[in-house]
Amino acid sequence: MNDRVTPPAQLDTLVVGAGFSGIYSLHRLRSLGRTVHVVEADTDLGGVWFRNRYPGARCDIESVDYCYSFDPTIVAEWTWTERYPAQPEILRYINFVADRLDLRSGITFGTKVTELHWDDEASVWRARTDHGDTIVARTVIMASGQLSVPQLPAIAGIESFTGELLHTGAWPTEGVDLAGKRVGVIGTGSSGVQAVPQLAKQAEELFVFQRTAHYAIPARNRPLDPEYVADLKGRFEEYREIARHHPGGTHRVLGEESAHDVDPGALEETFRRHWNNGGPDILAAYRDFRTDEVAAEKAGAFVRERIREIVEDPETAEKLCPKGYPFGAKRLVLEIDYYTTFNRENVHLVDVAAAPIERIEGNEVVTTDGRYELDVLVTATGFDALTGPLFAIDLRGVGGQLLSDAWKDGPQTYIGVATHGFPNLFVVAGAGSPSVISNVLISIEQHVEWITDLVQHLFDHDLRRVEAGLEEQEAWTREVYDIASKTLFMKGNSWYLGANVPGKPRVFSLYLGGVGHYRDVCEKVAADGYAGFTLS
Ligand code: FAD
Ligand code: N01
Repeated sequence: MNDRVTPPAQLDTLVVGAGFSGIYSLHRLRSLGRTVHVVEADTDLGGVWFRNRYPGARCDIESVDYCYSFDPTIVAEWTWTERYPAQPEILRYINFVADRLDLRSGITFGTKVTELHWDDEASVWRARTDHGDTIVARTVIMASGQLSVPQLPAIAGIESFTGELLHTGAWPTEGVDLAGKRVGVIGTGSSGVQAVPQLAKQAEELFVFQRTAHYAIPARNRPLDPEYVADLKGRFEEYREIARHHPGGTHRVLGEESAHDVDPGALEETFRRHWNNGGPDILAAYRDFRTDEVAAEKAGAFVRERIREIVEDPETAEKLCPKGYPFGAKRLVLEIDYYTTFNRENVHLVDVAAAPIERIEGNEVVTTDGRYELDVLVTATGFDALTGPLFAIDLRGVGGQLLSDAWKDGPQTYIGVATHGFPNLFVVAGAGSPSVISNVLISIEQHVEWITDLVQHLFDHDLRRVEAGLEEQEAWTREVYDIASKTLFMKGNSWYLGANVPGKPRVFSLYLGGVGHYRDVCEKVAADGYAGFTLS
C-alpha cells in the first residue's frame, strides 16, 4: 500500500495517470530537471495492467517488443519468460521499472484529477482532485490511457443485478472465487476470449452471451528460449530501432502480394503457416487485407474452417464462426483454448444476436427466448476508448471551452499530440496518433520523448504558451479520417468507431499512416521549430 503523497501546489508539469505513459513521463521530466508530479486514480501503478486482472489477461504483442527501451540497464536486468506475457508479469515489470528509477515518491495514488482549467491570463493549468488538492501547473501531460474507462453494456437493469457484477477492466485486486458458481460472460472481444477458457475451468456452469463472433487466431504462447532472449538483449537497440520505423511498431513481415494474385494452394499454405505459428501476423500476409473485403474474406473463410474442425457440436461451431463483417475489421483476437472450451460440458454458448438480451432482472439475464439465473455476471464489454478518460474530467481550455464540446464530432488534434484552444496540454498515445493500432509501448516512448522535449523547449526559451494551430489541426484531422475511410475498419461495428458507447460519434480517430511515418512527421515538426504550433 502506498502512503498518500500530497501533490505539490506548483509544478512545471502535472502528469495524469501512472501507467506506462505516466511513469516514463515522470522519469524523463525529472531527468530534464523539471518539477513534475503524477496523480493516479488507482491505489498503485500499472494502469491497464493494474486493473485488467481477469483470469487469462495477457498481451497480444510479444513481450520482447511490449517493453521500454529507453534504459539499457533495465533492458539488461529484466528477463521476459513468455512469448505473450500474462498480466501479473507485465505488472511486475512496471513495478520493477518504477522501483529501479525510484519513481513512487513522485506519484500521488488513489486520487482522481477531476478538474483542469486553463487560466489564460497566467498561462497555467489549474487542477483539482477528488481529495481537494489544488495544483497549478505550467504544462499538463494526459497519460490517462486509451482503454482506462470500462464500459458497461447498455442493458436495462444491469446496474441492479443482484448477483456479483464484474467488469474485466475493473477486476477486483483480491481476485474472485468462482468455484461452484453459475457464471455468465457478456462480450466476446479480446477480453472475453481470453477470460472464457479460464472462467470455464473455475465455474460450475459458464454461459457465454455472444452477440458477435470475433475472429480469433491461436496465440501459440510458449516459454521464451533463454538463448533467444540473451541474443536479443545483446542487440536490443538495433532490434528496437527496426520496430520504431515499422508501420505497426513491431517486426511483423508485411506481405507485398495481393491475395488475388496467389493460387489457392499457396494461400492455404500461407494461412496454415500463420495459424501454426500463432500471433496476429496473418493480418499482414497480403497487402490488401486492410482494404479489400474480397481479399480479406479468403483469410476469414480459412478461420471459419478451423473453427468447424475444433468445435465438436456443429451448431455451436456455426455460431462461433464470425460472419457479416470483414476479417480484420474488428481487432483480431489471440486465443488460448477458446474454441476447445466450447467442447466442455459446463460451457454454454448463448446466441444473443438471434435472441437478444432484453433486460437484467434480479439475478437473471433475460433474453427474448429464455432466462439465465447467475451468481456472477462478468461484463467483458470493453471501454469508452480514447475520449472516455479525457471527458471524465471537467477539462476546459481557452474561454472555458470544454474538451468534450471541442470534440463533439470526434477528436480534433494536431499530430495527435495537442488540440487548438487547449494550450500547454498534451495527450500521450491518444486519438490522432497510432496509439492502440500499434505496439503501444513504441508509441508511448515516441510520444513521451517528443512531448517532454517540447516542454523542455518551452522552459529553455522562457516561453509561456504553446498551442496547436487551427488550420494545421484541421488538415491533420482530415488526413487521419481520410486514411481510415479507405480501410475495412469502417466496416466493423467496433469500439474503434465508438460503436460500443451510445451517442458517441462514429469516427475512426487513430492514425493509420504507420508508426514509422508518424515518427518522421513529428520529428519534422520539431526540427522546423515546432511548425504548426504557436509559441509565445
Ligand atoms: P493506462 O495503462 O490506461 O494508464 C492510464 C492511467 O491513468 C490509469 O492508471 C488511470 O487510473 C489513470 N487515470 C485516468 N484518468 C485519471 C484521472 N482523471 N485522474 C487520475 N488518474 C487517472 N497494447 C498493446 O500495444 N499491446 C497489447 O497487447 C495490449 N494489451 C492490452 C490488454 C488490455 C486488457 C487492455 C485494456 C489494453 C491493452 N493494450 C495493449 C493497450 C494499453 O492501453 C496500452 O498498451 C498501455 O498499457 C497504455 O498505457 P498508458 O499508461 O498510456 O494508459
Ligand atoms: O472489448 P471489445 P474488449 N450485449 O469492445 C460485446 C484491448 N485488449 O475489452 O461485437 C451483448 O472489443 C461486444 O459485442 P459486439 C484491445 O485493444 C487487448 O474485449 O459489439 N454483447 C463485444 O463482443 C481490445 O480491442 C487484449 O456485438 C455486448 C464485447 O462486448 C480492447 O482492449 C485483451 C453488448 C466488447 O468487445 C477492447 O477489448 C483485452 C451487449 N449489450 C483487451 N455490449 C489483448 O489480448 C457489448 N457487447 C492484448
